[in-house]
Amino acid sequence: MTESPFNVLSLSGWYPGHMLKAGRAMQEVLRLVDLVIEVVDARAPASSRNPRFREMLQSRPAVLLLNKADLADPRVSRRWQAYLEAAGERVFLVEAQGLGDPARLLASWRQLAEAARTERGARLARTRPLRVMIAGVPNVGKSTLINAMSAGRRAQVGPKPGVTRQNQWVTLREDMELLDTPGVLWPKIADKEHELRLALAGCIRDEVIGIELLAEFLWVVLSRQPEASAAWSRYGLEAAPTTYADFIAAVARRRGLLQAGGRIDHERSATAALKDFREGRLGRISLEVPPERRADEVPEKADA
Ligand SMILES: Nc1nc2c(ncn2[C@@H]2O[C@H](COP(=O)(O)OP(=O)(O)OP(=O)(O)O)[C@@H](O)[C@H]2O)c(=O)[nH]1
Ligand SMILES: [Mg+2]
Repeated sequence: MTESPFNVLSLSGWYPGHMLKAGRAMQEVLRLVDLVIEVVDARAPASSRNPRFREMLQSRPAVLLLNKADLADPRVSRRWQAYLEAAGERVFLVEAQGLGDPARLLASWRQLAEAARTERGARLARTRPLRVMIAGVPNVGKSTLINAMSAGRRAQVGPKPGVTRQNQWVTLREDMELLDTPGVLWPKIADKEHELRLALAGCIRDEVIGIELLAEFLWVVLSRQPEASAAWSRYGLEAAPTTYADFIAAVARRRGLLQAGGRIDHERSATAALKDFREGRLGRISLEVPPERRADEVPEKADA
């Protein structure tokens, strides 16, 4: 996306030491696990996928879980699911928060993990619980998923990246162990828009990017949506504001963030808009769509 006006900005290069360590720890423990659940954000399934995992996982069986489906545009998510499945991935679209009964997910994980364990050697079979690693970039809902699967709040969760700092095993009743891992990014993100998509989804700390730049990116994202009227009307606007200044002024007005003399509290207004987006109050918005399929590729299934 080199045409993006944001791509002239320099990248933050946010890759703190604890992520490097966490990546190594994941690699070490990998030989102990039967199945890897790679969690990504359903609003940005490509951008929130750590490219390093592919090399790291090698032949280890893996499942791709598109989480926070409640925040993503369902039509776009169905396209992503079809696109990824056509590429040979096993894909689940879920809401870890409010998952309800995890039985169906657990049954499919069990089946895959058992098959993998059997394939690795009969010796291993049935001598120990199945082991499933949950991996992904920060803040995609790995720990929330583990809590939902284990019917308890054993893993710490929070609306910021970097909540989980260490590998943590959680034993399920059903003869299965889940490994919660810290969110891991990679050292070189390709372009600024990619970094901004990650940040908007909460995978990179706001302070690293700058709250106002993020809010400006949000305004651009909303402006690109074919139907963003829910977002605009929330701020008392009838149509897309043509400038960021108009957007943030409307947010400030609606949120009571005008200071004496009518000055806008820019930082708090930007924070409020981001919070609205992240909590789904601006509608279900996807940050990217799958690439167009070539004519000779498998056609998409009709919408169910
Ligand atoms: N809307 C919505 N929010 C979710 C969902 N799953 C998780 N969250 C929220 O996302 C935030 C991050 O969740 P965590 O489970 O801490 O994410 P994590 O991947 O473990 O994050 P790190 O430990 O920082 O890598 C929390 O505020 C969760 O409540 C979901 O399905 N939908
Ligand atoms: Mg966590």
